[in-house]
Amino acid sequence: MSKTHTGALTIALSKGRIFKETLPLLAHAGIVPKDDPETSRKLILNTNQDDVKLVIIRASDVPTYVEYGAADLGVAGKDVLMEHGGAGLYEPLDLKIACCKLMTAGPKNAPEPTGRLKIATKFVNSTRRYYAQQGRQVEIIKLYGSMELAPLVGLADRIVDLVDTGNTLKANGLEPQEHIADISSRLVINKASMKTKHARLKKLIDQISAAVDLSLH
Ligand code: PRT
Ligand code: MG
Repeated sequence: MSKTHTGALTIALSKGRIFKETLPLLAHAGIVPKDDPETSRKLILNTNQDDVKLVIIRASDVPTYVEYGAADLGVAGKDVLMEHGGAGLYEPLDLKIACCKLMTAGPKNAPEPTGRLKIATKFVNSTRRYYAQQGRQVEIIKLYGSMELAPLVGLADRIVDLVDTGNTLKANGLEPQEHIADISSRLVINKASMKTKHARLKKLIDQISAAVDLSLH
């Protein structure tokens, strides 16, 4: 089916917690994937609806696919959207899934270091914005993962990372410190698709919104 068909939809999702927690919301809208991305190597999944496909990509790539219209819509963590900047995207719905907090963390009971704080993080833009708002001068060290290691080996004084249970920090002798933002996943929609496929998308947004409200009770 051609992409210009007014009903055809491509939805971008990442594997793991976002996929798992989005499934019931899509099911409420009558969309059920035909494959499980945890066991299939397929990157494009068909669904029970001929004109709805899922593309399975890295969490941090979802805003890019949707911005460029390679997907009409997608689900992305607010952390990812804050880093991306949100250009070219509508963000109509808080799905209230994959919830966590963006926080600073550091070694337990460590005194405030003198001089410029060194912060290791993959959330460079959010971290820069947070400390700038506070008028604090920091040096940001970009990492791609395992941020908890950085203070343990003297690479940084603190980290900025997502915290859910706090177990990962605790297991590495770190404690959560400053709360930067509450994080949940959002529905994001390509701006052009919102015009050209308005009826189909409006219906889908309404159905997903109803599912989000239901899961609160
Ligand atoms: O893993 P990959 O590099 O492909 O990408 P990703 O890590 O961005 O994807 P994924 O699937 O791990 O996370 C997708 C989204 O889930 C994130 O963008 C967040 O919006 C959301 N989310 C919710 C979380 C967590 N909770 C979470 N706890 N993402 C990551 N974590 C990690 C955190 O980074 C830390 O390593 O879990 C650890 C902390 O958990 P606790 O429970 O020990 O505190
Ligand atoms: Mg991960």
